[in-house]
Amino acid sequence: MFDLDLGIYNSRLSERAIRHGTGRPLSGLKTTNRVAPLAPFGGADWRPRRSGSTLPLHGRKDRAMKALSANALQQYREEGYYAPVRALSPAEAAQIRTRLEAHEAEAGPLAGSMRQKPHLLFTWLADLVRHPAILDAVEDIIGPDILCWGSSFFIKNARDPGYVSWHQDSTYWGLEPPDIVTAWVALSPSRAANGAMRVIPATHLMDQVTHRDTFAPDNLLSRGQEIEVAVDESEAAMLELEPGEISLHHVRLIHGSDPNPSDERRIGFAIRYLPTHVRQVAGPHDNATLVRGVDRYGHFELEPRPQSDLAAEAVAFHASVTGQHAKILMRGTDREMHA
Ligand SMILES: O=C(O)CCC(=O)C(=O)O
Repeated sequence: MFDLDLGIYNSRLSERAIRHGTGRPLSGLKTTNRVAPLAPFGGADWRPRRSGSTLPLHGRKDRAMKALSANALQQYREEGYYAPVRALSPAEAAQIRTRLEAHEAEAGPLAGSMRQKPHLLFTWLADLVRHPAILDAVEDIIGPDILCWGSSFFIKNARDPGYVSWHQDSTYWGLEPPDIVTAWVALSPSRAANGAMRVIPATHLMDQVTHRDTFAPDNLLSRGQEIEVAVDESEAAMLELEPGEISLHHVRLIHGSDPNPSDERRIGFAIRYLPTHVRQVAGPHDNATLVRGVDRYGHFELEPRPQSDLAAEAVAFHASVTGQHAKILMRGTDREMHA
């Protein structure tokens, strides 16, 4: 881990958790205690460091914390994640799940681009990305001026082969600096038994790691991307959540999840939050929703809230924004994002 006071990186992680080679799904990875020599990855000059974050190392001392304890914030800074945080009541989570499942019953599963940024389409998700308890926790990490850049459902039905390979979110997002936090909202129980998310603590302290695209059909990621290093699963932390709880993870943290062999559906809604100083460097234009505070930078075109569910103008706007996003996320491939 990076010693926040001394600026020293302890190579525990690099020696034990990360090795060359890869595998998927996660349970298909060889879990081994063998320690392979650490070869360079992510470029010959790879070295663990603090990933270019511009956020204060010790948390924000300028104002009182709103949701997280000092220990929680310290864990986030040191390990790259924190969970669980109770953000919604079980009843609020159940209400959102009911809305989702009512839509699915009427229109079928959310498909294609509708899985991306659906907070621009549905009022109940527009409310969710602005939920004060989620924003309070996010504010403790990134400060009071907050953009929502993205949101996506990660749904694994009962006995679903879908999985998420080990990856860093930052790989194709084109956002700098990497001061981005995801609030992953559990709308169902999310447990080891139904494919809860797992993270490799403190990997957010690394630079960007090289990934390769697999486009594997059961991989829930847009490019089926996976890191070109193998992960010692004995280092992984399982983020089990009850409905209405959230986990928080840093954009560089290595994470993934296994398929769901159980009879219980797992529904997660991942919301990507940025402080307003973050900018898009992989494309000329990008959009985001200002969900709290003031945007003093103007790096993103701000998005309107949908007036009603699937309002015609919201559908058209969403199509243009997700089309733009797809260009950024799929750059360098000949694939469509929402085939
Ligand atoms: O839902 C999962 O299992 C993984 C989610 C994920 O990769 C993310 O939120 O960045």
